Order: sequence, then structure tokens, then C-alpha cells
Amino acid sequence: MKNILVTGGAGFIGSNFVHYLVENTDAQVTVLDKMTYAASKESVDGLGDRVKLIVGDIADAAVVDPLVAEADAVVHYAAESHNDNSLNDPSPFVTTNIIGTFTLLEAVRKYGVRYHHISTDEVYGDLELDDPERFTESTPYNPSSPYSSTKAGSDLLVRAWVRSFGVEATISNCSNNYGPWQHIEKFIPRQITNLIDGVKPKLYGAGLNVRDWIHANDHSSAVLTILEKGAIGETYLIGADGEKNNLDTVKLILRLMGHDENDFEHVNDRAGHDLRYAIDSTKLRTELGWTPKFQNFESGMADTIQWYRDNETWWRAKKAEVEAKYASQGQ
Ligand code: NAD
Ligand code: TDX
Repeated sequence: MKNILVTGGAGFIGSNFVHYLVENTDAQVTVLDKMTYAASKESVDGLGDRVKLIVGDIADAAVVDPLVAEADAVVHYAAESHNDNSLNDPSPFVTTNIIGTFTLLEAVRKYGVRYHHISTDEVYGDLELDDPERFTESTPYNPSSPYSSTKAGSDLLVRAWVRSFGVEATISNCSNNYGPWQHIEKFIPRQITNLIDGVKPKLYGAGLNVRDWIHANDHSSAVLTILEKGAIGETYLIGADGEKNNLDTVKLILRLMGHDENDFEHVNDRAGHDLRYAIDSTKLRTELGWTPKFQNFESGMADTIQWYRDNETWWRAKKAEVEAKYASQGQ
């Protein structure tokens, strides 16, 4: 695969994958990104002539078609990605996540291009805290939020385009990512940057909701493994056995940043808040031989905290607006 088109490659996880491709392959990488509020050009700066950034919308066939025609593979990360935003205004989620995916699928069908679809564990809904089963590739879809339902809809389009039109696609559903370059609207960077600003971390509800954390670099290595070795038409779940409840995560951040671990506050809960996500990634590990490298959440978190301390100029400009929006919702 000489030419790889990465949609959403200026976002948190997409940019991590662009770096991973540059470091681990010889591919030329074209990033197609609308540069929404969630994008940052700096995240893909300095990578030389191996990486080209095209600013455009995945829902615009006139932009997508010629780029797909030139590509050997498309890896589709672009999305509206934040659950809280989807509760305030679902509209861009439907346009980008569903119409955008449809537009890409029509292009890969037309030009016979290999396609990998990035999705989330949230399509499966949530689990009870004591459920002994985790999500697997055969768990029925049961999304809760406007965000997760549009991601589920996009996954189903991919499955239908494989079966009906013979599109050469794979799908991955990954658990919650953490690491550098994550937008400060998200849980972990919001709390780190709050503490840098002398503000208490904000926990939705009681904080007993469980998320299954994986470092973004491990997500990237899994996606490249699937792109190179995955079986067409298959879905692979990506996870690193990183279940933690939000209360424990906030306490860890407080401790690593030198504060009393009870120095946080409870705020309004999220509507329809999923209780627990947990991934069983046995298929990816046994069939494709993938293993995560970032097994130590505490040291991954310490490095992430250091990154936000070192890169205040990157996030500072966004902080006041993000916090004003949360404050207006009692969060
Ligand atoms: P992000 O919000 O940080 O980045 C999304 C990127 O997509 C941004 O650069 C944005 O400008 C771009 N984009 C949005 N609409 C676009 C459009 N219409 N056309 C072109 N580009 C557009 O998101 P993220 O957290 O990096 O998530 C990336 C992907 O991974 C998403 O598909 C998301 O569903 C999936 N995912 C995320 C997580 C997570 O924990 N963040 C976990 C599993 C799966
Ligand atoms: O201030 C907060 N306090 C809090 O308790 C915020 C912003 C969140 N939370 C809770 C809500 C969730 O239980 O923390 C947990 C994580 O929240 P988010 O970072 O918003 O992530 P989540 O809703 O779990 O979704 C993420 O993982 C799956 C990504 O945003 C999605 O794109 C991905 O599909």
C-alpha cells in the first residue's frame, strides 16, 4: 500500500495513526480533514513530504472522489466524536458520521479501493458492572447516544457495502483512548487541564461508570495490523484490558499531580450515561497476533499529564470556551 488516505488525520487518534504510518511503513499519507474545532494542524506538522494535508469534508463527493481514486487504501477516522456534543446538537453527527461514511463507501466501491473503518465499542451499548461477559464481535448492536447510534449506523453501512457490492472492507471497534493531543473536552485531558488551572476535577454523577482505557499508540498498531493482515469483511475489537471506573481515574490523576485524591467535585450526570464498556480482544490477539505495548495505565497517565504540562500553548486557547459550555449545563 503505497498511498494511504487517512480521513480525520488531524484529530486525536487519526494524527497518532499518521505518525505511526510514517514511523512504521514507507507509505505516502494523504490526510483529508475538515479541520473542525477538534482538529489541530500542529498534530501532523513536521512530517515532511511523506504527509499531505487536504482540508475538505468527507461528505462532499467532489472532494472525496479524486482522493480515493489515487489511494491504495482508505482508513476512515473522521467523525464527530463527543457524546456530550451529540446530546446538545445531533445534526453534524448524522451528516459526518453517516452521510460522510456513505460518501466514502461509494467512492471506494467505484474505484475498488481497500477500506478500513474506525469505530467504537459504544455501538454495543453498555454492560452491568458485574456482567462476566465483555463485548465481542458477535455482541448485538444497542447504541445509546446520538453519537454512538450514528457510529453504529456507519458500521452497518460498511457491512452492507461488503455484502451487497463486494467492497473490500474491515471494521474495528476500539475502547476509550487516552494520550497526547486529545481534545480537552474529553474526560482525562479536561481533568488534567482543570488541575493545572487550580480547578477541581468534575465527575459526572457518582463516578462509578467504567471505561476500558487503551493508549492511542496501541490503537494505531492494531489498526495497521488489521489493514495489513485482517480478513476482508471481518470486524475486530480492539482493547487492552484497561477497565477503570471514573472515580478511580480521577483519584489517580489527582495523586499523580500532587493533590489530595478526594479533592474533586460531583457535577450533573450525562443524560443516558452508559454504565460500563469492556472489550474482549481475543480475536485480534489470536488471529492477527496483536498485543498492546502500553500495559501500565499509571505510567501512561503520568506521561500524558506531562504532555499537557509541556503543551499548554496548544490547549490554552480552547479552555475557556469548553469550560463555559460545561458550566452552562451544570457540568
Ligand atoms: P476527534 O474529534 O479528536 O477528531 C475527529 C477528526 O475528524 C477531526 O480532525 C475533525 O476535524 C475531523 N472531521 C470531523 N468531521 C469531518 C468531516 N465532515 N470531514 C472531514 N473531517 C472531519 O476524534 P477522535 O477521538 O480522534 O476519534 C477518531 C475516530 O475514532 C472516530 O471515528 C471515533 O468514533 C473513533 N473512536 C474514538 C475513540 C476515543 O476514545 N476517542 C474510541 C474508539 C473509536
Ligand atoms: O468532565 C467529565 N466528567 C466525567 O465524569 C467528562 C467530560 C466525562 N466524564 C465521564 C463520562 C464517561 O463516563 O468520563 C467518561 C469518559 O467520558 P468521555 O471522555 O466523554 O468519553 P466517552 O463518552 O466514554 O466516549 C469516548 O470513548 C469512546 C470517546 O469520546 C468516543 O469518541 C469513543 O467512541
